[in-house]
Amino acid sequence: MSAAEVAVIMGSQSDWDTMRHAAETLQALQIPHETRIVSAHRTPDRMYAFAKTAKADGIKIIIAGAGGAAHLPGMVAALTTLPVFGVPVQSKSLSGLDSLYSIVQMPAGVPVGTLAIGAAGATNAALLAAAVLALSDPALATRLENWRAARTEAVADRPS
Ligand code: RP5
Repeated sequence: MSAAEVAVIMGSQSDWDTMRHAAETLQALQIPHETRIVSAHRTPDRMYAFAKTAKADGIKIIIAGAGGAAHLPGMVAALTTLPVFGVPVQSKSLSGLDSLYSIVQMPAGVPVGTLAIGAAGATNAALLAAAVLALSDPALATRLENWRAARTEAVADRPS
């Protein structure tokens, strides 16, 4: 198994049902990745250690999902210059609007590429990661083209 190029991190076990869509998409594209629970609030030391060592560990892109007061993507982005894609997890109280606002409104100078709320955002975060990695990986570029083409071909002409 190759060393992970993408880290999929999340604030809680409860985020996995959303973030597994990122992991499954990376798996489908054969992109080496790792998945970890890293909470900005409950395990801040783990978050700091992860963010400070990710680049040296060979990680190229971080996908970070969190819900509610979703500080994880922004805090990780503050600690590394690796690209960080943030996925707002749908929350029970505010349906993920809180997560979205917590992640998207970063101050200039500390970027987080923010995706849609929920599973679509998780899937698209993985596809964006794939697109970035494919710039320097022709074999992955072909796999990504094929993945997208298969999605296009799966759309029926008429509803059944
Ligand atoms: C956030 O709080 C997590 O990202 C999660 O979305 C939310 C709720 O966490 P749990 O109480 O379900 O562990 O930190």
